Amino acid sequence: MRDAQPKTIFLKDYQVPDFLIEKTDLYFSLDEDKSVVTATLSLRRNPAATDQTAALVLHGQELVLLTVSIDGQALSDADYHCSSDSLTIQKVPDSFVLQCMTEIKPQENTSLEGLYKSNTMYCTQCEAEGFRKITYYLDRPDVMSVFTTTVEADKERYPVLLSNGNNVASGDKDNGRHWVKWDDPFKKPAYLFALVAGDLEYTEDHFTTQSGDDVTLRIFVEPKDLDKCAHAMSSLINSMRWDEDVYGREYDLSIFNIVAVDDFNMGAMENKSLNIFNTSCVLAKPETTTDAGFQRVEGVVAHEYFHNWSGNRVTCRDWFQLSLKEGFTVYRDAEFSADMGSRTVKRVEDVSLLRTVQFAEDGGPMAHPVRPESFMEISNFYTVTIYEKGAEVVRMIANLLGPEDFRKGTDLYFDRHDGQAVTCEDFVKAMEDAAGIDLTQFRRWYSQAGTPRVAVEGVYDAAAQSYSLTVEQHCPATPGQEQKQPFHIPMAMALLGQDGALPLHLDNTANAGLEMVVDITQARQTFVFNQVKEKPVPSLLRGFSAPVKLSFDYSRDDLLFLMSNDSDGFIRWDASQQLGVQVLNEMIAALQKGEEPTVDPRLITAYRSILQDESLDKAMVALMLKLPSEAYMTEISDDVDVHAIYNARTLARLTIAKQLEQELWQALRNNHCTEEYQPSALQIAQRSLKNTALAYLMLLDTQEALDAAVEQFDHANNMTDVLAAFNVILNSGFGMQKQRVLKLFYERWQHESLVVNQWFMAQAVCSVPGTLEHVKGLMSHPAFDLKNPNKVRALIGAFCGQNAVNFHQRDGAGYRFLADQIIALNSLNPQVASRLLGPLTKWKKYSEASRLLMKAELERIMAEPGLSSDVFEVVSKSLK
Ligand code: 0A1
Ligand code: ZN
Repeated sequence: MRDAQPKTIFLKDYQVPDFLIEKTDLYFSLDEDKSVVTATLSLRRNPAATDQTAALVLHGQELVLLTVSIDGQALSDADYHCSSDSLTIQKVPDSFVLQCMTEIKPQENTSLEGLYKSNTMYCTQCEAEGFRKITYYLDRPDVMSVFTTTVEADKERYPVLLSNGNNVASGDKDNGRHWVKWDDPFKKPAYLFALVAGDLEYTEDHFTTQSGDDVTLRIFVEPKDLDKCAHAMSSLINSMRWDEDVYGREYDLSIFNIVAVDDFNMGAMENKSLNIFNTSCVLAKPETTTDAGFQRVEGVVAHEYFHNWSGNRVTCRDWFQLSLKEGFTVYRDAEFSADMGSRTVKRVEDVSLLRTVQFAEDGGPMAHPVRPESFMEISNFYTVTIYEKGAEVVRMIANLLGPEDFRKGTDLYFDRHDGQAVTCEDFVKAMEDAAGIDLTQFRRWYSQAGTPRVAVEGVYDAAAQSYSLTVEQHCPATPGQEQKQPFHIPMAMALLGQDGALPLHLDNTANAGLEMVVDITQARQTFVFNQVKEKPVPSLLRGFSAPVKLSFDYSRDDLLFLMSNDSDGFIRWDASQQLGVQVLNEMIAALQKGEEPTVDPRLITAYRSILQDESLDKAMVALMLKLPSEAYMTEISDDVDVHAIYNARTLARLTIAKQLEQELWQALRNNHCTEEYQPSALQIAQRSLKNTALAYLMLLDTQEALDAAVEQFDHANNMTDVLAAFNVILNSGFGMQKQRVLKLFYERWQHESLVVNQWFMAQAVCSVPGTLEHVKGLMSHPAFDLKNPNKVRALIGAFCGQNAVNFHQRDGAGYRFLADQIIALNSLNPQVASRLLGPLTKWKKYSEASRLLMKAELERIMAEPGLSSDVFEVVSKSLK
């Protein structure tokens, strides 16, 4: 909770720390009513600091200082000053040992930052600024220290005591307590510190590094979850091998631990050798976990493991550089997942997320560059821009350099900066130095916010056999950035003729092959291709080679052509989306004029041929059969009419189902998997196609479809199929079956918290009227808990973020509901409260009636006393 309006912190004000911490020794005495932390810090003045007489100012929040001494001499009250967020000692020697004893109450910490309790276990979350809730410290990433940590607790309740590094000593005390001492030889910032104490069990495996060193791998869970660790363990081993093969990065300690906790604000955390995971990102077994869940576990395990190099060995100088570790690591985990499964499907999924959530962020009140220039609360900057757009920026660099030079660049970066806290600029510089290229203009991707618009026009001159592409780029203003300079946009492209891609002769140059990357660097630019024997259909932004909104005036026939002929899977999918957008927009316009909307028969024909195309990956078939999502339709419109989007989409889906009923039945029947469940690309593809077909067929309200869904719900051996059937029954008009499956599902899975979350979520996203009241009722369900972020996300987050027709119900009750929850969560868990605000912050995009109601709720939140800095920042920026 803040006393005054939170301060804005600026990148331009960065200064090196006045002091460095050479050694950190921590002693934790954990107790039920209070815990005591004794921190012994070896400090010295930073020779690089400008003021060599500066006072020592340590960060600290919600701490009770018991004693403080310097070089063994206790300080008196007059020697220091404690405020709500700092401890200041005016006079200190140039080099000294500071010892602070502080008292904290982890059992009362609902913010889930610092040391807190999740169920019966103690755990920590220190990124970004949680360590200051544990002890007074220089809690900034450019202060790196070696740590030794001793944890002492009751032996019966907390038999497992963990921290970073190696277990170097342990012992029993005579009062039923025991202790374990850990030593982490690698220097690290405080945000990578971790501690766990609990009654946990583990599964163990081993990995031998390329250099021949043995690494013990352990996953610690509550005993009931021991049967759900195998997938995370194999994902970890695959990640370790992949990082050696692809980046030449080996693991550097003899132990790597993962701990699963129920109460966690994010997905997981890369603490050195002691990763802490949200249970939702580590536990998996076929009966309880969907295919998407399995893939998420694989991706998050890889992400956290890859941070050992991109984040831990080389870390960030300050939090403005967050994307240095996050963008790079997301790029690394995306490539890993692409290698483990289907590359095109992974790309399509990532681009969908970017185009809906990130583009929306980039066009809204919280828009910020990949390297932000200011913030009030750093927790608000763990965003899709830092992560996903940051990854796209790294992807562009990798593509510009090519695989060999990019590897040289990453080798140089890791080599040059090992053990340092550095900047995005250092990353780009390493790439330039390794590849000998100039990325001056490219750097604007780090400093300018907003999604560039790229408008392309193509003109074919039959007589000259030339084809010219004229490209114009423009980036809309974002908060604090009115004018933008042109970006360097690498556009991968091809020109398709009737019989395949045409050879590319840009500006009469020699044949550059069938695909090339053109560098768009100016506001307006023309690229002329010669020896073009026929009028081509251009294939633009292949593989989504840059995070831009590209427009080209494709006819529907062009789109149909790209859908069935392009060799680039991403373009085929994208063409299907563009066709879907055109069809839906036409229907929306008709609905708004009070006319009868119709579905362009060419869409149906296209879907029919996709369903019949044996050459296509089944997962791609499923993806291409999905109309653009409501979220995407919302993102690309300016004056959003939620109900028209929903109605048009629903009608289009129904029409597709009616007209392709036979083909959909075939897809359903032909893709029934009889082998043992595997989260393999092949099986996932089959289930995805089968369940897409089932969802269409259920729209027909036939007994035959209901029977298929019920059969699947009752007999499937895996959660993907059970949940797919559950979802379609919930959204149908079959009241009796609905009640039956709701009850059965809960009874069967009530002891599996993560499955109960799925049960909450399925109900929250249900499009039938009355869902808001139902969701409100579920908040008093015994399994719901406002203190558990996963529950909040499953019920409140899913309702407000993924159920547009119900959240935007016309009387504004959805908005009031969300504002009430944010107000309640503001004092319990500011990070979760702030993240929930998302749907309200987009208020300016909606048609007038909704807009005013949404704004009024933001104003109501703003008027609350005691707003956290997290919520204050987002609400105040949204109201500007
Ligand atoms: N560094 C983690 C994400 C993370 C960030 C903040 C957290 O608490 C506020 C927790 C986790 C990652 O990228 O996985
Ligand atoms: Zn990360």
